[in-house]
Amino acid sequence: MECGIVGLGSSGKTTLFCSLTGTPISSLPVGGLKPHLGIAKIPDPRLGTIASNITTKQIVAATIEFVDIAGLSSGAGAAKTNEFLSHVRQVDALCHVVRCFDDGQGVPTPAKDIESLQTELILADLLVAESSLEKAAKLSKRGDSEAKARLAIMEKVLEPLNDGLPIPTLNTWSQADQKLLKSYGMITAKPMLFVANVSEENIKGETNDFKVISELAKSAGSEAVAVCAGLEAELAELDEADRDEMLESMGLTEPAIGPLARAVYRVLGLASFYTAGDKEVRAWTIRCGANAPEAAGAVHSDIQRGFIRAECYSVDDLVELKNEKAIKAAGKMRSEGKNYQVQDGDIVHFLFNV
Ligand SMILES: Nc1nc2c(ncn2[C@@H]2O[C@H](COP(=O)(O)OP(=O)(O)OP(=O)(O)O)[C@@H](O)[C@H]2O)c(=O)[nH]1
Ligand SMILES: [Mg+2]
Repeated sequence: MECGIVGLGSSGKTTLFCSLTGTPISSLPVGGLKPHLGIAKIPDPRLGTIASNITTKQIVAATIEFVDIAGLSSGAGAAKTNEFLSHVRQVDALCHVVRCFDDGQGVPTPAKDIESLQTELILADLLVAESSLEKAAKLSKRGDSEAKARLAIMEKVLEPLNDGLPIPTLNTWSQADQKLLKSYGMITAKPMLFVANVSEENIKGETNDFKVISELAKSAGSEAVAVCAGLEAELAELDEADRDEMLESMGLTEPAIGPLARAVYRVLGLASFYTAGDKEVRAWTIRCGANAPEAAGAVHSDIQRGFIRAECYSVDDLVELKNEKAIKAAGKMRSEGKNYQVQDGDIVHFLFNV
């Protein structure tokens, strides 16, 4: 999954990117329009729990790929704006960084900042929708049935856009419509998580600014998390012992990637399942409601193609009974077919034949 980090200029996008992906800030090229790419491991206590019961060689966490997309500051030139938008169109989800700290840039104005970026994104979608509507209208007059579907969806998205509102998020559309909207790279339909970049003094987000952002996020069907990107970036460069000490002195229990990844999962409707054996214990990401073959596909397309059935139990079963032999003896090893919806926290062995 790819998550784009967006926000106004100097809101702390690059700082957040570095803290999440463990990239030293000093290693990034200064300026330039190229987006920075990095991978964050998702901390997951269940991996440790599984590995403490099943002997294994390695533990592999699930990951989120973050893209730090060069800032869209008001008054940016058309070329820079287009470059920015073309990157934003490609990601699965957005993290919108909102400045809530003041180190010389002036008192934060989160509501205004959010509106200003949103307006930019709504305008970008509006332009795409208008020109696509025109094209689809011409083709559908000639009896092109696919163009008719495109025309219908463009009419639907233009309603909110013309009123200056975002397109309803992807998960509210049918699977077929989602595919179309993605192919157009509609930005405001992407799930967007808000990251309030708070100052060191307000690390817990107990401020009015954070309340304002949380409420805006909630009304958009999303969530906000408070992060002090500056401190987090410092944290990310420490070794584990120093990191724990610094976290404790900050009154935090874990680095920001923890709460942030959990919020991304909630906002995107994602779940985790696990595979566990002597070679590795590994976390995988699926959408909530995914069936067993779809989950198999997260591991390998061959396993999906040749899916026979899935043997599963839950992390809770493992905690209670300690090993698979005991789980089987207790009748808790389930044999599930292709219609089974894999649950968050399932440990799965896929049986397949290709
Ligand atoms: N005090 C404080 N300063 C921060 C924090 N996060 C970022 N900054 C500072 O804000 C400035 C801008 O941060 P960047 O991470 O470069 O912001 P950006 O959004 O990537 O900026 P552009 O790429 O130019 O749009 C830098 O001087 C950072 O050190 C924070 O949490 N607290
Ligand atoms: Mg930057």
